[in-house]
Amino acid sequence: MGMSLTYRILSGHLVAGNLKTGEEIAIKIDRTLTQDATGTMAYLQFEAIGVPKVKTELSVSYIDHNTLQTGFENADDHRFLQTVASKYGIYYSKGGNGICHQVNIERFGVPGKTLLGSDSHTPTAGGVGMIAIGAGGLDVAVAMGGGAFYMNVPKIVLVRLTGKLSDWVSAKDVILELLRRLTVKGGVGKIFEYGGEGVKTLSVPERGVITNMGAELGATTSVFPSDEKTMEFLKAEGRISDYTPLEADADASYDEIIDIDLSSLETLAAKPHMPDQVVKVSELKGVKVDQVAIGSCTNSSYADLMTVAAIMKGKKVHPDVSLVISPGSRQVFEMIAKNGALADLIASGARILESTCGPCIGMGQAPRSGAVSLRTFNRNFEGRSGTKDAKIYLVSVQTAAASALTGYITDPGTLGKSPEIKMPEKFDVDDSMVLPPSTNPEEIEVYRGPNIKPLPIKEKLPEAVVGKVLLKVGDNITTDHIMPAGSRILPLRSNIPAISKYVFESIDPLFSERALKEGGGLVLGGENYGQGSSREHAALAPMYLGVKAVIAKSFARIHFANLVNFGILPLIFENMADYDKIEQGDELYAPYILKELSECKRITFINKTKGNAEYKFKHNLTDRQIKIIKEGGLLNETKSVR
Ligand code: MIC
Ligand code: SF4
Repeated sequence: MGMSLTYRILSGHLVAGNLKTGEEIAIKIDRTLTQDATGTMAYLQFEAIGVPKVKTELSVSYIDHNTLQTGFENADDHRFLQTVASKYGIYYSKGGNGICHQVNIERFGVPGKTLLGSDSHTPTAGGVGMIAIGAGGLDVAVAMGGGAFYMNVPKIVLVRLTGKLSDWVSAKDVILELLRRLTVKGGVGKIFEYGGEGVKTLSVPERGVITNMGAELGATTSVFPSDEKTMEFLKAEGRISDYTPLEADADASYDEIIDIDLSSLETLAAKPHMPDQVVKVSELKGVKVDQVAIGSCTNSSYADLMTVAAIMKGKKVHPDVSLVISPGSRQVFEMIAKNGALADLIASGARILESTCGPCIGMGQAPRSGAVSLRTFNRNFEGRSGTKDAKIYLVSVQTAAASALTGYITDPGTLGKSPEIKMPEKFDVDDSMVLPPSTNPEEIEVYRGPNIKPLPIKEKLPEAVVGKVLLKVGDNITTDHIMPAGSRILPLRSNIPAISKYVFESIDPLFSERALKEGGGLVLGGENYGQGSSREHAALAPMYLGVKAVIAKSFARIHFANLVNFGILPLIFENMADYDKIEQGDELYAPYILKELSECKRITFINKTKGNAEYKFKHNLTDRQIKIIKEGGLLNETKSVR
């Protein structure tokens, strides 16, 4: 049997373990990326590890999330990140240079390499043939320090593409189709590898749209082969030397195969409030639109914005619609400025924002109450836009632009022939906003503004644990629910005591107060607990509030790892009926937790409120993870934290 592309890359990076589905392996990480919202913690942790210089071949720190600067916090954090980068051998992509995943694919993506990023959409780089994985900041810090990355070998799914996309149908519709079929938990524990004849019809940025939103499937990562299209793209970026052809063996074996005929796809949209609520755009005809937002790491490439400009050219945004556009990178921004497309967008009435995440993470442009907002982004979780009752639909750039013109959700197919956008033979390359690290690192003093507070540390796991169920939630709880973002809260990412006040705010505003009053406790969850963002704050802040264990029906991968890293025990219901038997407020007692954790796969809990009813919850922690939990988290092994 031949090798899948994924196994080929992983086997070249294997440090420990065997490539067998479900087994824990350790892989060498060639490159890392961080962004500012997760980066401050990651670099505090990196400093704690005490290595004088990153051991990766390339590490880049991006400023793209926290750029509103409504107070001193963001700017202070940027200064911290710039000085840390300079001192420890890290490249620093300044605010305004673009969204990390877009800039990474343009300037740093290299086929066959491994990339670990403290952002869940790191797999975007799979569009250029990398194995790119999102993780918590602490895992990225460890990788920068030369440590391996641990994961259980996922199942490998071949997505076999045939045919060619029809007029007006886009790469966004391909990934929406997968979300429709598989749901937001359909990719958990899997890597999606794309193959088949249809691959050749997709450009690298189009592939990036698909790999980007593999994160919404819950997948570990997604990857495309490296072929002629990859070569063309790298050549146009002036990086032909980074090209290597890469593909799976013809007789490679897969755990699952999914067929998609590109020619049969239609334009799709994800309805509020989950990326898997997918319907045909034609079914939404007549829904009135208040806002259209174009951009994000999913859909802000040169071709995307040229498409929008071509649709808007000579026309005006509907009077009742606010159209906002954020170009994905300075490269895209500059190129559309030079070729006149930006002027067409401005003339149409579009509001142009800087090249950052912006509205995608609730940094401005919150829609009006009850608004319908069409976004080319990747997540439409309730409240993420900054307006709790806004209805967010995820769409392609084509659907977004068509709807901005008509004021109603509009199938772009009704506009006639689609514009033909040519990929440039040469992109405008200017890396002057990526600052190289200092050649005299000992002279660099790391700047720490008052927003940067020391990392909290947890005590070791005691012999027994007792605590109340502080909150019981349902399925598909996102890390946006656990630790919301947005312009009010994101600036507090470097200050755990301050940010912890907002834990579970949208579900239960009294959560943090109650947790502190009760001296901590437990959280009960449903399926796919902790899906979405990689933010380790969704573990770190609950840890600060004294959360000792989360008992859920199943967990999302990154959040599971983050809970372990911060010493919170992730436990799984063995008997699903127990979920219904336990109520919020019940007091649970685990008398032998320390012993049972090492000796068996089940932990006994007694419900003191319900006549000492006994439950067994399982764990699927590896020995390495058990050790971390017992220590009270990975940080306890790196004691010298400020
Ligand atoms: C997101 O899209 O939710 C974010 C903001 O990019 C996060 C990272 C973060 O919370 O800082 C992600 O996807 O990992
Ligand atoms: Fe930024 Fe949105 Fe992409 Fe997250 S999903 S990295 S917030 S653009």
